[in-house]
Amino acid sequence: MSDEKNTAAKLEKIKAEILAKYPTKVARKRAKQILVNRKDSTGKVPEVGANMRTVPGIITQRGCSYAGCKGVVLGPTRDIVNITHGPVGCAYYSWLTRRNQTRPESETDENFMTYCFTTDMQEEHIVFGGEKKLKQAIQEAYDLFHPKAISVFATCPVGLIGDDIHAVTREMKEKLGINVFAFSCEGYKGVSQSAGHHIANNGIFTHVVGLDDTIGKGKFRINLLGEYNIGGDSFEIERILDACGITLVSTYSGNSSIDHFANSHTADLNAIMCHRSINYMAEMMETKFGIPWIKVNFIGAESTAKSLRKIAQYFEDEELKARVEEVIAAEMPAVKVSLEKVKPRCEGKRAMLFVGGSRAHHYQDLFAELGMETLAAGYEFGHRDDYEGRKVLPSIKVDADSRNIEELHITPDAKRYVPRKDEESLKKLENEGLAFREYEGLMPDMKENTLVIDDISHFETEKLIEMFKPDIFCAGIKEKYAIQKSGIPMKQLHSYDSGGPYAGFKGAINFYEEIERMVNAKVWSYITPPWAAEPELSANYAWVA
Ligand code: CFM
Repeated sequence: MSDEKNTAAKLEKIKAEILAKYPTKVARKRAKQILVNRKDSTGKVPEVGANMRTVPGIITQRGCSYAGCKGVVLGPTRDIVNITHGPVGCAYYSWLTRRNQTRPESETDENFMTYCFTTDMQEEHIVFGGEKKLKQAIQEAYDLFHPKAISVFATCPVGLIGDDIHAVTREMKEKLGINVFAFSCEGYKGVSQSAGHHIANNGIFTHVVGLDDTIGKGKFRINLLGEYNIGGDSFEIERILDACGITLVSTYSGNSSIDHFANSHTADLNAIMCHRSINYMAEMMETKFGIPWIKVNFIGAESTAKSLRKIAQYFEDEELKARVEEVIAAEMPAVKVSLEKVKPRCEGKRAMLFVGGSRAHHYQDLFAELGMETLAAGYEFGHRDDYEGRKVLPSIKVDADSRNIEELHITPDAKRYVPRKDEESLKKLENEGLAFREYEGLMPDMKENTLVIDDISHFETEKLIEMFKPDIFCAGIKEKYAIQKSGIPMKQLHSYDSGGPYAGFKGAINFYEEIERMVNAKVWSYITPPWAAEPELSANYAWVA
């Protein structure tokens, strides 16, 4: 048996061991979501079970639809008053503090991100309805802040009692004369926060995009989609784009303003970072306004350089291409100096990454730059196209849960649909290697005989750690302390702990140096977790479903 096969067989055995702990029906379901990565002669990867309901009782990493809509997509926009219609807990836990940063253009520009707005529903409103309370909340927010826009987010009870939040926001929009709109993003809609992304995309597209037709300055005007300015990532990307002479019309939605969204349909290219959360917006903008989209990634120095080159290639401008090369040449020496220092101390170390929908893919580039290997990775809520690539889109089965989320039917705008490039130049660019509307996914990019696990459970996380003893594990706050107690350094990739930025060139250096410190810190090996010191009661399922 070759070494390769040996590893594959070993991984299959590990998978079987993990599944053995589950009841038969659960094991059958999880078997589709835990895969040993392999590629056939055409590069095709196996089909993964994704975007499926989590089995009740399993401790998942996932969040809810409201989290994806309010917390992720709309949250980082500084000048919309975002009101959570629901219990105070939902609002409190989606209160963005340091995670998403923002920088108002002047001291007098608003920033509501430091506030937490909620209707604070009580039992009384659940019984008698919460619409009156919502109207009052909108009025109060208006009287206090006079914002440009107010948006309302539904939590679970709102859907259950049937408050018509859209009727309320329509009425208040008329009354106040500002943009007021709502999102039916009840937590239970869909199977994860992914549904909330889609709802957010639909809402912004319907209520905001296209409201301002002013064509701003700049020769090379793009939107950056799916970048949320965690730990200041957007600031670093903005610095780089600026140095290249590329104008950022809007980001969705790191360091953004509602005015940027309103004007974003005037850009000439959409560049997507996080495919999962925002591809709907790019698709709708292309259909309605004629803006093509490409996939980029600013996580990793090499990936940043590659993404800049792609943007320059799209504009087919020699001066821009030269400027991009100059910027890359000016930034890379510092990256190299840092790598020379840290790479020898990181090379060969092994990482595992389990994050929402795109970071588990993007961050593999940074680890690869450090000479580190990714043993296992997966998304909390990615879809099959995020794993296997968009070519599988036509074969994805629509189930009852995904049918629940509205698909807007978009048609070209009668006046404002302007194809940015004709078919011929798109074809030409494609022949030169620039892929439009394409994302190849995580699995084709990962080595064979690595583990790909969708919606990993807490139990599986513990098992992986026990079996592989990786040198670093990346996930979120819910996993952090159990992992550290197991003696493994843990890096949060949702909030970056206290670090960041990690995007772009300077961000890459930050990441290298931080990871080098983490994987070489001896402190973790001195830990004896409570469960190793005291015996634990455990059991197996003795019945067959
Ligand atoms: Fe996209 Fe995100 Fe992510 Fe995501 Fe998220 Fe996030 Fe994430 Mo946490 S939009 S899918 S819903 S890159 S909040 S900024 S870090 S799980 S990997």
